[in-house]
Amino acid sequence: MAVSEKMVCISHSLIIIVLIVFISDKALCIRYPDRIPETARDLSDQQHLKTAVFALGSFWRSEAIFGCLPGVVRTTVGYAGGSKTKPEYRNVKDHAESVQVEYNPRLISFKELLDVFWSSHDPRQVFGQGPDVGNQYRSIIFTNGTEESRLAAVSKEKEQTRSRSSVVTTQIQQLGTFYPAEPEHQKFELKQNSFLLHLLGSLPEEELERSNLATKLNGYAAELCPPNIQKHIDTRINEITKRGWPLLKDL
Ligand code: MHO
Repeated sequence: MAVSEKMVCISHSLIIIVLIVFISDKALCIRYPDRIPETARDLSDQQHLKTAVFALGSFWRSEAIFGCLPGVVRTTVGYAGGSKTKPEYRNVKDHAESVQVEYNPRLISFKELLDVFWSSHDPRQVFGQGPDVGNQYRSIIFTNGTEESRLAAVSKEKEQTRSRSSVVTTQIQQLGTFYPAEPEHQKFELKQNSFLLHLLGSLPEEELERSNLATKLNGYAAELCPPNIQKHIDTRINEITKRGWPLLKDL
């Protein structure tokens, strides 16, 4: 074979290889659309995040209430306020079911979280919340330092004034250890909805627990987002299902 023929042959082979790589890459993209690289996207904000912990009844519901507020990045359910080390769902002892809220203070303040706390449960109920009876459902604002304690006390006084004769039972406590609850209790409301789980790309448990989208969708699944947010998510989901695109990438 002449040198020029060899060159043509090599360049044809190269084109074919490039084409194969290109086509197989496209095929893979069609079958397995990429998941949202949430961690990379949120990285710059992570450094500025703050954490707040509240107890206001069943932690399934508490997590859903805070999850879809603008500025809330992540929620985790757990046990706090007691003395038992390593509490479990079936053995919480003196702890209260709680939710840990990670939030961006540039977008939502501790004071605004307190407003949501008060408006989302009945702090006058003794030894339970709604239909749930027991000490683990008591109402607590956990604080981290004097400024938060002050804000919590002021908001409790306001609430007491509104409640007139009935006593606001909410405790204000410096946060000790927050013990995350078992995986089956994390994003509990979302896990009841296989359609929404599917839209997220059936994330593995660890990713689901840290995912900002899952945090929001957990609130949406329980229909506990503020009405405008509930509606916004409805619209986004409708768009996606109409387009036939299988994954929800952001909200
Ligand atoms: N009423 C709820 C309480 C659940 S909870 C996480 C139930 O279905 O048992 O404590």
